[in-house]
Amino acid sequence: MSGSDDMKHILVTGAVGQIGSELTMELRKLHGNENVVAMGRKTKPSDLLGNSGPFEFGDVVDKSSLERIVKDHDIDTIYHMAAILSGDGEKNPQLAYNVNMNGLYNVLELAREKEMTRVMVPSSIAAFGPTTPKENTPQETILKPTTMYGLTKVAGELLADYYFKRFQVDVRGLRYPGIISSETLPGGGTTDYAVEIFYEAIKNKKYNCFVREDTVLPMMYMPDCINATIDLMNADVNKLVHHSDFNLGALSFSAGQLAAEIRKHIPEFTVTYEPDFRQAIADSWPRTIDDSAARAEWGWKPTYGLEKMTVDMIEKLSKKLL
Ligand code: AKB
Repeated sequence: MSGSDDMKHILVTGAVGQIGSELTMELRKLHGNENVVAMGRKTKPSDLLGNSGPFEFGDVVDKSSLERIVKDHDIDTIYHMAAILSGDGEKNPQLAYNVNMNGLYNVLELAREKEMTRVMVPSSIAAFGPTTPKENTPQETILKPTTMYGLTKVAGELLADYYFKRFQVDVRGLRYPGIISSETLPGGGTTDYAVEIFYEAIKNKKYNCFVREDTVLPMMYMPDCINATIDLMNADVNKLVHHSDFNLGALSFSAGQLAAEIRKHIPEFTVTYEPDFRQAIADSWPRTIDDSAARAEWGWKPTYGLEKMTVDMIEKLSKKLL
């Protein structure tokens, strides 16, 4: 089945988070506000998110709360965005294991039991590790991450593919790079510096960066992230060779290059570098990504480069913060 006609009632877990909040609003535009249920655990949704369509509090690790929401809203499609990211995962590995593994298991089991149309299960560049080739990281490569987050992402990819083959649950997933956005701040990740730097540049004209100046990581601007997520969910399943583990590339730059790009617009902006525990995480991840499988199988193509993304971020955040 291809297209989105068979996805009628959608649930977004982690809907108050960085990607979930913007994804929910885009899905509401596409499918109708009342057909897209946003779910969060504790954080109060923004007025926009909370008032534009249904919102439910629930916890992905509690299968009964998830089941109630699925039943009440007749859910046939889940975008499972709830996760503990790399930095927070190292602070509390037990929590990361519980949310990322048991939460995913509950979502996949519900999808199997209710014979759902489709499930989106995000993976990440965190699935790679220090022994993975760092440049042009191939689709098929060594997956030996050294973080709890990364470990749950590898297991999640395998579990999702298992559900596709064994139970015919149509699960799809992408290895997200760091996501840069102006709407909702990321929380608990290693790539968060690439968002924080914009806020601080605009508000205070200075930023103390928690990774080294020469740290290069794969990144992506939110509009590309949303398009990729929705396009993969709408892709013709018959054309997909991969399912839950698509490499996704867009931008790759060092912290220093990003600072220099911002300085073109805010000349007085200064950055100091004080690497913390997240430096080791960043050093274990790729620098650039080979996303030819995503391009060939469902037509992935990013639209934002470093310059265009920086202009848009500064424009949007200046309106919001100044
Ligand atoms: C993180 O930094 O943990 C996330 C990711 C790359 O998955 N943004």
